[in-house]
Amino acid sequence: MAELYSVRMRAAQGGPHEKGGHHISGAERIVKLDEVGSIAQSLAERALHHSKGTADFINITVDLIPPEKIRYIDCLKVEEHKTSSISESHQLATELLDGPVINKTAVHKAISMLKSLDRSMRGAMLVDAITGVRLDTGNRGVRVSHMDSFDSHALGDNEHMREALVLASKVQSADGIVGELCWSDDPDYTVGYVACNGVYHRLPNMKELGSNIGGRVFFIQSDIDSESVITYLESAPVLVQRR
Ligand code: WAQ
Ligand code: MG
Ligand code: MG
Ligand code: MG
Repeated sequence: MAELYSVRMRAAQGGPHEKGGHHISGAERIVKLDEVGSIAQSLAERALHHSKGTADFINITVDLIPPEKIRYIDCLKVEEHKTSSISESHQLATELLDGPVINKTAVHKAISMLKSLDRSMRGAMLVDAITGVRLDTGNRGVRVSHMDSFDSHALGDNEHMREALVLASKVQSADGIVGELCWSDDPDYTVGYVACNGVYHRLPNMKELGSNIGGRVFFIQSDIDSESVITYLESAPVLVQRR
């Protein structure tokens, strides 16, 4: 089997992220050697033409993934929902997540934490699924990385959705993660989702059109060691397969 490479891009405005730059865009793929150059180029283009603004810092990292390290997982099943307002969407998101392993109160806390952000984080908040207490430290959040889909085209032409489905599938594959809540930081994109029980629930109207504040919350079981979950999410190479 051909060797695979992880190609990752992160871009910011006002300098690098680690020097206080404002996050513009991040994306990544897992591809064969002969695709590395063209993918790196398309990721750079994307950072330079983003609805959140033009990046003045772009970092592209490429590294070889040892084939035996790759884990193959199934893609979440997609369900579409219709709503007519933000409050209705947030209500539905809460009902979909609420159950034996996720508490309604935890979802309410998560939604209000996302709504009260004054700038987007690069990663996701890790939140206790029962108490709603935030477990990650610092402001960066947990950044899921090293994932792609085995057959990207099979997941459709909506790039937001395709990437979100890959990310959400990896996140749900983590032992101890029981749910996710997300809406985009792209000002022109108001569709978000919740993921739980093997399903990716697409929800319109998750935020105000024009807002550049988005975010993610990963709900984790109380009795799980969050460090090992974070290591898996940040660095274990995963390819998502169509079911
Ligand atoms: N790991 C963890 N959190 C992330 C990551 C990542 N790799 N990438 C983004 N985030 C967080 C970060 O706080 C962003 O501000 C927020 O999520 C939103 O990221 O089916 O486009 O990339 O059509 O703007 C949902 C698609 C699109 C719904 C979500 O998110 C659909 C989207 P964005
Ligand atoms: Mg994105
Ligand atoms: Mg899980
Ligand atoms: Mg975005």
